[in-house]
Amino acid sequence: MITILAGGTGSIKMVRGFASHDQEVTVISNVGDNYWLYGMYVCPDIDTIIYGLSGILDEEKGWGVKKDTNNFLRQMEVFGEDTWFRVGDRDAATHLIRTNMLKNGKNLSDITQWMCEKFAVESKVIPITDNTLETRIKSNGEDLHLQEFWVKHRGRGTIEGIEYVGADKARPNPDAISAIQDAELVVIAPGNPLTSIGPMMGIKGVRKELTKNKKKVVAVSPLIGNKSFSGPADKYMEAAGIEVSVFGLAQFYADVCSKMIIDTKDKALASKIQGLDIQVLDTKIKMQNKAAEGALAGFILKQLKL
Ligand code: FO1
Repeated sequence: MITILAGGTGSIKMVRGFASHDQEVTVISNVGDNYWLYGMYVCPDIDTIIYGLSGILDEEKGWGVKKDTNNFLRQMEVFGEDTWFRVGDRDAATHLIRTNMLKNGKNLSDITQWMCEKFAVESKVIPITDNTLETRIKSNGEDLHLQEFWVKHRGRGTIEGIEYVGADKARPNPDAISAIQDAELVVIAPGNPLTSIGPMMGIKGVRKELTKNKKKVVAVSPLIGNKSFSGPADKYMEAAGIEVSVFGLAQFYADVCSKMIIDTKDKALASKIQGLDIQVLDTKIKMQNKAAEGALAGFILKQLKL
């Protein structure tokens, strides 16, 4: 069994890559991006995985349902509501039913499992916690939800701080802990270390469990050189005072992983990373199509003899 820590819009590629090798895949999902919108609970990272595995993800955007319509949002506009967060009609149904189930006393884990069944997704998808965890960004003197900073303000402001509100009180999902313990391999997907993976590691019990199991934890880089190849990881790393390079990433993950996958273009930094007691494997890490997703997962499985 392979367990993947996933968050952001790029992680689905790594998940699909492993699933294409007939591996039993369990996904632990970030919930720090979850956002209340018009009374609906939106869980972008969970939904991207479920939509991606069921083949209905809008691949171009990396979120939402492909060919979705926007009638609901248009009507909200008529009602004078803000519509900067673009939820499509089918996508809204997901958020609405989830919210109803929450209101009826179900927890997010059970709802997510039910959702997987409805979308015929075989992999297990486990929210890192059923408690509230919210990634907030301090920018230009304002305290913003990640979605407000990233979507409403288009990530334009200076990042003055990143906070995982609720992480200190959140209990890790017991199924997520078991998924780390029972896995042959734990993969940290090439997501944003600060906003996609960081919130999960901000929960004490999660970081502790990864550290305990670090021998089988491999982190895949979201960077090539000093740039992230999808999403804004570089901008957040810089703001957090982390060197924007695979070495900076290795320092950030040093206590939780024993192996790192970097791009061959970054090979020159391998020995420096090895100095942190992390084994380095290099290959082509950019997953531009399904073949590349499978190739990267296949490379990892082969190198680690799984
Ligand atoms: N990202 C955007 O850039 N603009 C949007 O309007 C937007 C809407 C949206 C609706 C549902 C959903 O699940 C995700 C959505 N996202 C949107 C993506 C989201 O902001 C982030 O990319 C994720 O939170 C990162 O994982």
